[in-house]
Amino acid sequence: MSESHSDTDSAVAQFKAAILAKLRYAVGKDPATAYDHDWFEALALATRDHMIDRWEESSAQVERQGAKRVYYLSLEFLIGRLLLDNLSNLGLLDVARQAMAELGVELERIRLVEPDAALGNGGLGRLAACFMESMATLRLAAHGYGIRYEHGLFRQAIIDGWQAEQTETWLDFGNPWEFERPEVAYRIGFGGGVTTLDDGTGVPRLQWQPQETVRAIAYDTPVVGWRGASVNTLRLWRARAEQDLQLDRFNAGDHFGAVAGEVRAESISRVLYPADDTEAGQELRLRQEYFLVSASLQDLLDRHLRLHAELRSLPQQAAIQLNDTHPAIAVVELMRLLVDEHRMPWAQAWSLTVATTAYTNHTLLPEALESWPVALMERLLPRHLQIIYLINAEHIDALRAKDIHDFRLLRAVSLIEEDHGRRVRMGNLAFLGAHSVNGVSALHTRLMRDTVFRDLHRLYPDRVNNKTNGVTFRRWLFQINPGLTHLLVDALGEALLQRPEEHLRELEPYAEREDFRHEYARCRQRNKEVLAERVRQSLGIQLDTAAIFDVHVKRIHEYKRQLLNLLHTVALYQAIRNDPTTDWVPRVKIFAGKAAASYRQAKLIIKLANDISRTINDDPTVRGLLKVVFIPNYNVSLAETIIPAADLSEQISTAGLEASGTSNMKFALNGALTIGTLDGANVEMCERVGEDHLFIFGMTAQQVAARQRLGLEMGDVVTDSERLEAALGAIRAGVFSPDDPSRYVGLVDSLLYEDRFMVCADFDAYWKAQRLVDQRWQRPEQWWRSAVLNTARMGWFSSDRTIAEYARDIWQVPLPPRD
Ligand code: 26R
Repeated sequence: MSESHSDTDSAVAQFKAAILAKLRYAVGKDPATAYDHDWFEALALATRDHMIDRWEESSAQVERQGAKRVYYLSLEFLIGRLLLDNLSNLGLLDVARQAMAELGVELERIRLVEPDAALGNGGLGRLAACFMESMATLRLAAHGYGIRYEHGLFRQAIIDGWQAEQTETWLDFGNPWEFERPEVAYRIGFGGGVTTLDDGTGVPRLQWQPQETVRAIAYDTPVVGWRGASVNTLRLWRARAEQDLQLDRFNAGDHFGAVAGEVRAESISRVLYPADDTEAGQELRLRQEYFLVSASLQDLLDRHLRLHAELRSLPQQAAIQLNDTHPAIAVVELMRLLVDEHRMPWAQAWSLTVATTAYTNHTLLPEALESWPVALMERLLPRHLQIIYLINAEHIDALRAKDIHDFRLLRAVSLIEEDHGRRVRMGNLAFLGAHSVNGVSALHTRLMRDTVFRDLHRLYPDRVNNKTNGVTFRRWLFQINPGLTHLLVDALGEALLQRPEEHLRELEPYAEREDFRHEYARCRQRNKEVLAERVRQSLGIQLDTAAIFDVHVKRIHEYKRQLLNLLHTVALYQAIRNDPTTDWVPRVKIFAGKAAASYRQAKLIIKLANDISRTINDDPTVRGLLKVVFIPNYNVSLAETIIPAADLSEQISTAGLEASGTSNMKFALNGALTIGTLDGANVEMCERVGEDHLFIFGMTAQQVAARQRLGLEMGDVVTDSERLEAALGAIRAGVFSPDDPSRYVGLVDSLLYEDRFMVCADFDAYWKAQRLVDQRWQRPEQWWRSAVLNTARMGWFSSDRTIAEYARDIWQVPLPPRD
């Protein structure tokens, strides 16, 4: 037996013993009585043990070297499952699989028991999770700070075609990855007023006297980089009451009243804000934002003071990245802590704050730009409102001093919106309080400069910069597509695993090799069969795996234009019915996604997708040519099964409205061809992959803006397009909703008379692009050549590249050498 074999054998034996020990001593079960969940927990705990020493070493090393730390503040971390992530980054996946097999348990089954940590809504939250993994891989000293929501994003059930929201209870069986740190706790204040103290220095001292305080308790999850490069911490805060129980009230018989304070305090970390746009839970949301920010800043200032004993060096030692404006109150809280608590002069505090803070914008949609009513801010955070007024006054004075008196400009750049009831503009606050303001794709950054931040950008022309998003290839290629990964490693060698962003391009010549394309296509085929089997089991619908798997999965939102795809689906259905003997290219239309609970139009779109699905799937005339499925409860884990099985990736947002997109990258990396608009990162994907290997259609952002100025009435557009007219007509007439024929009248009319998202205006171009898709599919050598080239040319979209750019341009931290 070779040495490496016996090494593996002993690693397996050790791991097996560790799992059995965890099962017995931590879970309290033996193999005969263990449920799948018990095995999962034992395996997770055994895996976690392998992270601890590296974790300790990583933080000791950072401390020794005095490295600058990056603090990533985010209300969302959309992590998903961690078992495979951790095992494969630790290099233990095969060992674990073998150990479990020897225990008579299949890893593939056990891993499905882990609930998704769905502490995020969509792209922004998932980006934060990819970034955490990349920062550990690149060995940056990074800390993620977030909230440990008891309930993550709701579970979506489809009942009679409609979305129903059910609570997600991911913590029911405990969370084996986290460590509770009850000793790491901070007080977070709310309400009350501001008093003036005279401490004898002659300078009056303002201090906030909160009326209410809650405690933030830390829960730490280790985040391991590729092959254990380093282990960082994701620190999530849980809200607890100062006092769990008011014993006097309880003893007096008021059993509910005795815990009221506890319920109120703990509601802060109870549930993730489920909107992906505006619909508000207002006050609670502001409490959540401040809770995260205050706990995290107290924690990082404590650490800084412990290590450096002074605060002036803060910007040299710490970079704070704000993930959208959600944690933007950090600018104000940092000022409060420095000035009120640490007695630092205002001007110095301001320059430290700006030098330390950076802000990432993730959306230009006006309804998603946060602002808080001044009255609410005054009630909840009175001292913060004063500080905001002070910052604003200095800001406006500085402009006047530069001889800028244009009233329109001053109003536009003010932190206070005066027009629709007074509100605090969090975007402007984040912009002013940060030395860097970045967008997430080249187009989005350009639009930031030209639209929402136009005036501020002119005043601070060096502030806005671009950092095009990326995704972690460890999860979104290696883990979710082991078949393809194997093929790539066979072709390019193990170095690919180490530095995929560099080595993928070496795949290009393989696109010309028929045998390789064939193997590549076979991988896809196997992935499609896995997905088809899942759909059969969960929905009872049989899918033809020889058909194009045409996939549109993401949050349901009007600007993402699921409606455009549904109109194409209906038009295709009608075309096939009208002409059943043409050699149509078989299609499977796959939809999935959640709608914000209060977003009525989005929920109606889900119902329409389900109505169309039922009607088409029941119609024998199109059998074998067209199937439509809406897969419920889209989440990270479902994405992991869908993405490697996709032939065609739908990225069809109205140009100018999708800041970047990140699933577009995951699909293309796995070799799906994109049908898309010139929006977000699609533009850069097109540049890098080559326009012949994607299907780009529709109006550009500029054309959209021009068309909007002409008005949103689309009567002419519709009468000019027979297909569009027929598709809209059928939906409007109740062909897909015979139980309620007028269900979609309002929806169709809104497209006709006020088509904000240019669905009608882009329809014909979209139809044509879809026919080009069919043609390419009918020439498999071309299709698979394009697919291979997509994989080969997507290296740049690694979140390792994105993080390296943040490190160099924004955080100014050197990347330590990697092995
Ligand atoms: C404040 C509240 C209403 C709210 C608004 C918007 C809460 C959450 C959001 C989600 C947004 C900002 C989001 O997820 N944006 C997405 O960020 C991704 C990562 O940068 C982009 O790829 C994607 O295009 C963008 O929509």
